[in-house]
Amino acid sequence: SPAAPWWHDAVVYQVYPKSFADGDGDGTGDLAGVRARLPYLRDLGVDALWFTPWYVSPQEDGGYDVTDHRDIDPVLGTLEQAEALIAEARALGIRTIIDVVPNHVAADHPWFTAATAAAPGSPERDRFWFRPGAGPDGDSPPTGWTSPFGGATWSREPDGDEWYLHLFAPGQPDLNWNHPEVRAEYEDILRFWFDRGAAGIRIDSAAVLMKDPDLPEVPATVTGGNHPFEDRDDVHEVYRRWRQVTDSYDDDRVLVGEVWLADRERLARYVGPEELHTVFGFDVMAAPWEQAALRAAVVETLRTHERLGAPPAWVLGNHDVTRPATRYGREDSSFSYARKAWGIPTDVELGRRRARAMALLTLALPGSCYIYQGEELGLDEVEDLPRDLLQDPMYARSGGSNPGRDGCRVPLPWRADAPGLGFAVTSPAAAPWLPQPAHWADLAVDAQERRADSTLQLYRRALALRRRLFDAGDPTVVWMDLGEDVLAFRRGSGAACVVNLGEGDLVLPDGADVALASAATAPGDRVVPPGTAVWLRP
Ligand code: TEU
Repeated sequence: SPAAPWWHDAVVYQVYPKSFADGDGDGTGDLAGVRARLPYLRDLGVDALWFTPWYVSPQEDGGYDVTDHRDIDPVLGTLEQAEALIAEARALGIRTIIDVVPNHVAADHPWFTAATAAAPGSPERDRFWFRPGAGPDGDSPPTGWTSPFGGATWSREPDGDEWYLHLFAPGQPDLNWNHPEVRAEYEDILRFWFDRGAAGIRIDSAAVLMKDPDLPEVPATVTGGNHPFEDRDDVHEVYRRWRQVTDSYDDDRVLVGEVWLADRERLARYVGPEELHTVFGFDVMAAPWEQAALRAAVVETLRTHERLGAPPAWVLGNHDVTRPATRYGREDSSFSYARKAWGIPTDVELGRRRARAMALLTLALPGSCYIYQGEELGLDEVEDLPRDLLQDPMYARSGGSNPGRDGCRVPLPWRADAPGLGFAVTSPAAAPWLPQPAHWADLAVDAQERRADSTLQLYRRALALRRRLFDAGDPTVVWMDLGEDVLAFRRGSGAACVVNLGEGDLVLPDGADVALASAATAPGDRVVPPGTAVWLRP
């Protein structure tokens, strides 16, 4: 039988370019920085890179407000550099996944400036959602929809009387996906990047593109596809078309959807031979550090994907969520935006320990794993950034009650003793665009390279061992009962993963042969301390 496609069991490293490495010394990460650090990514052992948006953008939402999907933001580099980066990475065996943002564009996108310059009712406006305001004077939003960023999903246009829809920030006007030019434009954007060597596309906010043209209020009970903007049935037409475009290339390309839906049946509808290749599995990330809940999240994710014939894409964190080392140091380690708040008591050492165990858990399961930059260093959320430096619209739009997502986007520490913790690959250099905490010196790449028991060394060993120990192509997961606070399963190869979620030591059965442990254990030792995972040889 032909080999499984690369993305079935890939380890994908998510690069947030502004914060990965600074190649030109201006304090902001860039493509030159990524190119300089490609050997690091090769040594880590990743199979692919996913770049969060690197396009021309006013950067009001970390680049998810795109002005031009066919060019690179000058702060980050040039299109030529992006092409060179894709080719250089590929020469090291590392593929590239790019991020495409179809729901909205930036407010300075030529389509939107043309729309606001045109009179109400003109065709230029049809690519967006313009409506008169509600109320006798038209000074209320047309609907009462609320944004995941907080506040209304409508703003009054800058120099006119109508309102325009933006599910996210006001600087991200929603496109009208019923418009044929919108569809054609994005199909062309896919081709543009496939032609430049992209091996995959991560689809941003994939479930919310389509809107009910009548723009009704959100019903009290949402069933099936009757929500006015979320997970509507007609969104699938778009992805069927995208799949045709993708399949017109070689069968090496992947479409990965960012689909946040609690309903697994509805989520499953996005994946299949005629739609997306796979979707992120957020359930494990959303689950608390607790045996039954974690196991249920794993089982449900596996079950859904088994039926779909597409392996899961496991996620522990990304540029939107509180870093795992911090989350797992909290009483409630599950993720939701509602739980992002200031001053939650956190034991970061405990969190880091548990996050390492979670990494071994997800890396032992069938499917691909997405690692967000810095997870391999055990970086924690930076929660004491000066408030005047916070950039995330989620912070401002919540009136400051939600800390927002800047705390997981702080520039990486590369060298313990260098200014800016070596964020810049050359010197002298401006200070990193967000300040790094002093304790990150211990977490810097060079410091972790010198310590055998560091998180970085654990990730390197895990990535090197993973395919040898667990047969990636075999979906078998057989659960083992090693106690109520233990998550343990054997894979088809006979190798096993055991996670001690309890408070006491776990003694492994006789003959257990530990290949890798997420925390120090004595050689030949069969004791798994609390908050620790081990991989066992067959
Ligand atoms: O995130 C999508 C997003 O924020 C929503 O799906 C939201 O999480 C959900 O509705 C809450 O329940 C993506 C990007 O990852 C993020 O960085 C962007 O800010 C956002 O889209 C807008 O482009």
